[in-house]
Amino acid sequence: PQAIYLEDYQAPAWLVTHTELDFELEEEQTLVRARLSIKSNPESGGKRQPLVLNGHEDMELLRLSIDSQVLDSGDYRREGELLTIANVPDQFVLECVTRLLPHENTALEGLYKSDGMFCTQCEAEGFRRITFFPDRPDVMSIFKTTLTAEKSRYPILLSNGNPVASGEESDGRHWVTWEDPWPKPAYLFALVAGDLEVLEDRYLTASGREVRLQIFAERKDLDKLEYAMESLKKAMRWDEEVYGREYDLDIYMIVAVDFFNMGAMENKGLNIFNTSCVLAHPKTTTDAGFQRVEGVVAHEYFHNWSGNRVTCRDWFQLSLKEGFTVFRDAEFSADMNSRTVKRIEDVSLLRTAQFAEDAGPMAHPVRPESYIEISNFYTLTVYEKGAEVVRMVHALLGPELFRKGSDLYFERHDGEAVTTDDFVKAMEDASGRDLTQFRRWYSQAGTPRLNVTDSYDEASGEYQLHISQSCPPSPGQEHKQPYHLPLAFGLLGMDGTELRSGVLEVTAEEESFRFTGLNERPVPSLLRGFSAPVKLEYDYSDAQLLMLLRHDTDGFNRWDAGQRLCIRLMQEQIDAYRPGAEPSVPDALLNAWSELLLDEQLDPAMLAQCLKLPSEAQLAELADTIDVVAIHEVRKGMRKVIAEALEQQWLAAYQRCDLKDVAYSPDAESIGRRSLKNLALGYLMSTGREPWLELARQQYEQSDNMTDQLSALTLVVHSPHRESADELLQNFYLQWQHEPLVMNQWLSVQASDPAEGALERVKQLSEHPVFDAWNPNKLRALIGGFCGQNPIHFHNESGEGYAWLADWILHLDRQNPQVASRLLTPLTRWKRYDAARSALMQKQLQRMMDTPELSADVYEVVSKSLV
Ligand code: B3K
Ligand code: ZN
Repeated sequence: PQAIYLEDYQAPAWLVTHTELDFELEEEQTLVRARLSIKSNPESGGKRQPLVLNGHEDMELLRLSIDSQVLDSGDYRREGELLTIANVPDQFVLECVTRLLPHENTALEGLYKSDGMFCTQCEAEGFRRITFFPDRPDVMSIFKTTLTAEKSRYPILLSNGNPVASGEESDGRHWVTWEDPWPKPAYLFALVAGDLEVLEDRYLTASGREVRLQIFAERKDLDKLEYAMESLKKAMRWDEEVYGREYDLDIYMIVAVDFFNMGAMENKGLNIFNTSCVLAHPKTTTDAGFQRVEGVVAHEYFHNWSGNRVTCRDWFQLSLKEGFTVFRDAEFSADMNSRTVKRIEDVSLLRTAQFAEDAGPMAHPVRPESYIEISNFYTLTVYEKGAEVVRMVHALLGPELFRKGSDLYFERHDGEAVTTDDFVKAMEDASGRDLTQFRRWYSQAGTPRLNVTDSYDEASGEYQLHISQSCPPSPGQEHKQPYHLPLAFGLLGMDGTELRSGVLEVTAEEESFRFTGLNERPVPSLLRGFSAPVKLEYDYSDAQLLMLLRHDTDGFNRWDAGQRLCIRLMQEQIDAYRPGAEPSVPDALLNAWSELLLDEQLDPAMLAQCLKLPSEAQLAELADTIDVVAIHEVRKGMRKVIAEALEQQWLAAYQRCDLKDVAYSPDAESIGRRSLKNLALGYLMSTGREPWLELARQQYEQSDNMTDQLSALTLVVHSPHRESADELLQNFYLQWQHEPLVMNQWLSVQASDPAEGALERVKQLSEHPVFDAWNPNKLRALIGGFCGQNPIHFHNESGEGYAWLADWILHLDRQNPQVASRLLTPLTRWKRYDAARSALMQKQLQRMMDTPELSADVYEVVSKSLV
């Protein structure tokens, strides 16, 4: 496989102004007739170039003609993914007939079948599995699509835009024609054909147009669509209010499918969703699930402007739409729920998974410079770090100028395919700010470090912050230039009074900021709200951190102070770990936590965040060499100490937050109370005492919602009470075996179970009837769950966990390379572990590398990891 480079970008030689597609959907095959109106691109440099189209190797070409003249095989060349026609007129109509086998399409890209329904996934390069086309995002075309299928099996026929004609044929088949008036790249094309039920609603836009809203799902899931519908309407309103963006078609459709490689897809007017991101019902969906539905529905809706109306010039610009849209959905969720909690959750993800990516072999800038397989670059860096970069622009410009900038961006580039640089330029032009240096956030990989020291002169009352920045090397980038970043801060007195606050703009490798008129040495609260995606180092004393935990006016930093304190304590004990050692927790921390627990004024959601110990994944990310056993044992031991010391407070919090007799609602406040309640139950269970096992069992049996039921189940399964665990797991299975999404949870709970024998258990589960190795959700739950959420067993020193994962990847690579490549991530981190483990992991990577005919997806990740 060959790499593609950003610097090689050239404008397309040919444009496709109109695309007409006819699909004859049948059980054994699908015939696609494409009629493309093509003309040369005046902007591509004069000289007539051959027409080069993309088409997947497996696609059968039945007929090709230009202006009705059928071409024979001597008139074109088909080589790998490319079809080249040397001589074409300046403007012409190309017709092409291809035969597809959707029922055999296990890669779930292009046209495939999910549980008997036809659906598509074209981003990034799936359209080339449907017909021959210049499959690149800067070729935008107006699509008209006709679907014909047997009416009894496929009563619903959908595509992008508005339905404009339909009819029936004598043989039991029917057809519908759809027209999308907005030019779009082929990656936004979609179709669906199936026997689906629909939830309908309407939405009146700010300018008074009525939009029909439809969410389609299988009949059995019809009662799980309301929350997505409410979320969609809220998102539509929010985008009007916050960004001035209105929806632009008469109809907006979402379809839920069971077989899907990722979360959801923003196809114009016809979003296709993984059921896990759209179905929600209190009985079967957890609070986290509800919040995911709200966030993903909004994310895909927001793409209608940030992605569809203004799209990417090439795939190196992916963060143009993804980073911006993640920022938009995060702000939406913050407005709908608790802003601080949302921020804490997002930063936790960034600090564990994105920072780890930045430090690993696949590290790449927000705008990568090269790739072998673009599917490998739908990453935390492009999405989450990309969103942080947009957030920094927001912080540097302030909300008004940022809005002015986004208005200019949408207005200037409506209907165009553009670059991240165009985005920054619009922000610059609207604000008058110079973001030249800021652009390094797009081109440099790695997590910058900010080292802060301070000095105070009692006599003059002058205080200084000395800031130095650096960024470690990453593949292909040895040296980094300094970044421009906003550093939000506060200066607090030791009693918690806020003396100063503001935002510093850091630009130099080393610089100092001066504050005068301070009567005492202040405690700095740095990087408030996590104002830049960096690792901040400042040598806080325990007392300072405890003060910030108690008093910081910035909720995020209050949480962060507590986390810093815990991390420090845990790291000391991890470094000194000996098997059987008893972890300890200093009284100062216990007292602070106890005080927090007794404070009934505190928002329970926030409290729950503050009382969670940093995760094993976060501690691993921070370690020089990851000691999985020490991390696991120290964390477990400290939990037990905290649980026992504060047992009465945990019980009181549990009781205080119990929403008994109140009907379930997924609003932020109730979610917060349930999170504190279940956290408290978790600590109580950590004591290992019988009454709390009883309490968990009781909660399991009596709860009316999946959040409480699943928490109780997880706590019992992950506790030493094996007999109860097996009984509850069986009970849960019998209750929910017909709900695939709940069965994913059932698999995950077991995959992440830390008890002895985990690998044997997951091996057995892979033979269980609810497991389906063709379904990405099941693979993620079981294999992803074990390799990602069960570190002590995946990393068992025998190396058997690594071998098991490699076996799966080699198997899956032939069926679904995208999923195979994703599941590979844990092995790419091999250099972070001790010599023995690292060698065992490397051995499995080498074994994969030595396997002939790897997909480009897996090849890229494996080969880069071994460098
Ligand atoms: N744009 C899609 C992701 C497509 C992934 C293709 N491998 C979903 C999203 O980010 O909204
Ligand atoms: Zn997206």
